[in-house]
Amino acid sequence: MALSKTMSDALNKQFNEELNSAYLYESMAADFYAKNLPGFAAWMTLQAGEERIHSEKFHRYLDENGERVFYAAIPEPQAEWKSPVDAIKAALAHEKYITKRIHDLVRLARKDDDIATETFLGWYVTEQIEEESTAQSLIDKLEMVGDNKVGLYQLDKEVSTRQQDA
Ligand code: OFO
Repeated sequence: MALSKTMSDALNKQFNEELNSAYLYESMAADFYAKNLPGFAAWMTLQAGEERIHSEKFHRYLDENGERVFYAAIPEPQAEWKSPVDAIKAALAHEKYITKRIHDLVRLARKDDDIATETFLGWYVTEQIEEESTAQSLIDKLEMVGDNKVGLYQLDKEVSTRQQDA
């Protein structure tokens, strides 16, 4: 079954949104490097890599359905955040925005009676639960540490051990 034009455009838009997510997290990584938090910087760089994988999955799905992919302009991301907790809170807010977009895509697939696309999107629905929960748990840890510099140093070391998991 061919994708509807609306669905094809919406998936293409989401393909670009995922690249935008990668760009945002690369910018956060740059800010963490600048603030001497290499663990958080490495964590964000891995996160950006996951976002590129998310975008590639949309790319492949559109290809497999005989649709052309179009690259849109990516807006300049914020360059600096007040504190590590501020940056991760911004990441969580961004993930919530992405979750809403994914859910809207599922609704569109249902409206089109497009079972294949709805099934494809299921992976993203589950992934978003993990994305939000990971960001939330980092926020919890950062809030626990508060202004304690030694605690932040330890946490930076802990997050540096993150492995690519997508
Ligand atoms: Fe962070 O999940 Fe994709 O955008």
